[in-house]
Amino acid sequence: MITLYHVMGARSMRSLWLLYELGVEFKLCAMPFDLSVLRADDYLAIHPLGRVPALVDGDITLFESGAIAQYVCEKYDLKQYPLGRNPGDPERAKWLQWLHYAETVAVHGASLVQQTVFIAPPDRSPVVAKLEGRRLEKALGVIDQILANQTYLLTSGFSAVDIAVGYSVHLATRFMKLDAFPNVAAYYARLAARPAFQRAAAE
Ligand SMILES: N[C@@H](CCC(=O)N[C@@H](CS)C(=O)NCC(=O)O)C(=O)O
Repeated sequence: MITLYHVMGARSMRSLWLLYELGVEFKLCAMPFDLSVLRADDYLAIHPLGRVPALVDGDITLFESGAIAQYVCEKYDLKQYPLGRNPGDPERAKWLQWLHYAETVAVHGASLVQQTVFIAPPDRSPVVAKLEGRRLEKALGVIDQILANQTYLLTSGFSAVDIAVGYSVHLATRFMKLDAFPNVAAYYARLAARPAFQRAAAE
């Protein structure tokens, strides 16, 4: 059975949300955001940087939320509820694009977390914070245009890439209102209404 290593609100929320959407059995190892736990030898043996998410499935140990999403979608290739897009699917290329674009968006949010939470005031940089805020807005603008004409990132409907990008939007809302991005705001409201999102956000 899969074990997922997770910290509340972290990138591992993507993996947790995906597993809840699929409704499969797994073991959740919820950890505090505490470096004495994340950098302990037993966890470093699972993720060499001591970050989350990480997943263990039998003799497979995997980190990187994008890789975990692809692995989980391929392992649980539910015909009645396909959240992946397999090779040969007309939207496979776009599925891969948005899966990885999710990190392009999230790194700006993560940088803003550093600037506002982890770095103490004399060392904070208003210049970096402003730059990261602007780059985050640009990245959200791209999604806003796509969502002007469709409900989800793929025309074929909700998929794991909405979970990947949806988490990045969720993170962005810690730092900005989505008023300038009405399509992203409506998309985020749709995603946040999903029971699997709410369950993953609360864990
Ligand atoms: N690209 C990685 C990023 C993983 C990552 O940096 N996770 C953060 C939480 S959002 C983390 O574990 N930070 C702990 C640390 O840096 O010590 C992924 O998508 O899985």
